[in-house]
Amino acid sequence: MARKKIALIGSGMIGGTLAHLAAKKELGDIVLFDIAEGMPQGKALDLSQCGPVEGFDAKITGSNDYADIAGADVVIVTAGVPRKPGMSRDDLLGINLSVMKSVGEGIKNNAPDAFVICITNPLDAMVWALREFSGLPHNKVVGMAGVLDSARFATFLAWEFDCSVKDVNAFVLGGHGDTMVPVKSYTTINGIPVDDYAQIKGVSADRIDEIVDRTRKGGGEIVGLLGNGSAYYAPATSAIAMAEAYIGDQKRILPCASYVQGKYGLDGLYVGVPTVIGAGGTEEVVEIELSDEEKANLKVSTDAVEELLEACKALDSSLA
Ligand code: A3D
Repeated sequence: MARKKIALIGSGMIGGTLAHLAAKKELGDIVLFDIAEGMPQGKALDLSQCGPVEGFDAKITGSNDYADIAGADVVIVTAGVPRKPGMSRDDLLGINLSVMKSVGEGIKNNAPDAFVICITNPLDAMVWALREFSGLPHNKVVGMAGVLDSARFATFLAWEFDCSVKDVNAFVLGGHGDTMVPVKSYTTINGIPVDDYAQIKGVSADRIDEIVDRTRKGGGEIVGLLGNGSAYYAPATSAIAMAEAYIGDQKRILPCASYVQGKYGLDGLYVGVPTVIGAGGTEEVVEIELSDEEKANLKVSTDAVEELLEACKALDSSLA
């Protein structure tokens, strides 16, 4: 069987980490693409030289030419600029929208059969724009955010309860921004609802609310600490889990920014929802029951995403 081909559009902090993880897991051969000349080639050479030490045979190449992504099975997009301290994800809209236009065209012309995972922020608007510019089917274009946001929620809960992260099943829905919706009613510690476990462990409801709030602001906390750029290890790990679900037809149910038409009362919006990922791409959006409060929070979050789409349309008339 031919090896899979993974194309990484953007070879910065997340792109380089993605390449390393994909190579270590032998997901396929890897092409690092970037507009910066020499940089993806340099990273590819450096990463290739991990092979003999780590024992992987994945071929890693760097390129500034979209022709080199031809035939890619999976494309992961991180091209654009990350946040600086004090910036919101939405501040990136204008510059990253024009980046999505060139990336979308590059994918359309060279890898139209790929499963495309977008990471560039502001995520929910950028994945929508990337789908529009690329013209790929909606089930083949998805955004990575919920896996990361849920991992952040799970990490903080495991620390609070002093339990294994393996036993925490955390659930975050909605847009990838400060309005995201960590859903407590579907968050469990090995099946035990989080509020029940908090009672057992003597953790107050206020403390759980603080953890929910820290999760919402989890990306900004890291931006503030790094001082230059944003998180990259966990974002890369999260996107690789999605790529593996597609390549291995795993039918995992992962929270992803998927195209929602009809469910959750939404009409053609990309937003974080539980999604089955398998060989068909995003095979199904799973609609779960939400409490009135969760529904209201989700509405605030999806309204914020809709506002960003209007801003995209105002900036690029081809999207209107
Ligand atoms: P960075 O290290 O700056 O890498 C971005 C790369 O994109 C750079 O190497 C640029 O040269 C390259 N680039 C810029 N324009 C183009 C273009 N037109 N075509 C191809 N490449 C281009 O950033 P990063 O890797 O830290 O972050 C990448 C993106 O991911 C940013 O938009 C972040 O905000 C976003 N991000 C999203 C999450 C989510 O959870 C959704 C988390 C963390 C970061």
